[in-house]
Amino acid sequence: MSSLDEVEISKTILCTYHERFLDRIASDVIIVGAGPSGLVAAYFLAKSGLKVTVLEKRLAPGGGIWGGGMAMNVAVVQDEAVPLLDEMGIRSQPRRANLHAVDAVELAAGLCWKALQAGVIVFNLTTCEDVCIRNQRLTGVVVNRTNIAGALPVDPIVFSAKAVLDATGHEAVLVQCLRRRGLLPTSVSAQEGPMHATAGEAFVVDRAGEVFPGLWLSGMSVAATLGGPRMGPIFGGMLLSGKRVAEAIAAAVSDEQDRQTTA
Ligand code: 48F
Repeated sequence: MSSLDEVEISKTILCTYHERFLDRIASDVIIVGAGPSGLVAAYFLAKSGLKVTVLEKRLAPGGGIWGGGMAMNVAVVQDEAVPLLDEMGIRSQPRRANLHAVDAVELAAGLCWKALQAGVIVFNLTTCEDVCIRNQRLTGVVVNRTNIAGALPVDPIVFSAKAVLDATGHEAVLVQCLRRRGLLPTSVSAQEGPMHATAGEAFVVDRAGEVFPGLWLSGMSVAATLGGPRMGPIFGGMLLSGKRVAEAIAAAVSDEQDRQTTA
């Protein structure tokens, strides 16, 4: 083994991290939350050529995938999600009726791997605590290191983007920032409904989209914001919701670029 200089090891971390940080302080798309819907959205957006940054408050990305159902680490998906898994090289096994089993670790690791390989940068231990709004449009998020936010007198900083996706699951953190200031229409319901797997899965896919100019929703934050039913331990809707919102965001960012070019 070659001899190693501890200071050079530290400098390698510092240079690499801060180069990335500097590059991503302004992105095309910021995705808050690295659960299944956020990671799928990140993958498809990066594949479409956009600069995509994921901010995740925990140490490990993957959100609710790791625990499967009741801490049994198997994720279940329905038929409709299998082509997406195949596209990403994540294996699934047909089990019962229209249901397929996926190893939860393979699903979490596979979604992370594909997103990173497509060019996504993930900053973990990064908690979003607020939003930036200019001219009635969400233009960025206010972030701090996890465990510092709210605990120590340290100011956060801002990451800006053309579009921001709230993929924070049941918490719908960015939506709550708007809601508590009365910035969302009262027609936007505040409650997730009781469990109904079929209706819940359809809801998070059909209703994934923009909820406020510049702020988009995917996955469980769709149900938490718009009042859809919860669906329990089935993940196909989360994956398809991420894909659907990615297509809508990519189209919106491209339309905006065209408008600016012709203006
Ligand atoms: O909850 P999560 O997995 O979101 P999802 O993509 O998928 C939901 C499913 O896991 C599961 C289901 C429905 O029953 O099938 O619930 O909608 O992932 C959300 C991610 O957001 C992170 C959180 O740590 C998790 O990894 N997160 C939450 N709040 C913040 C955050 C925050 N303030 N800043 C950054 N990340």
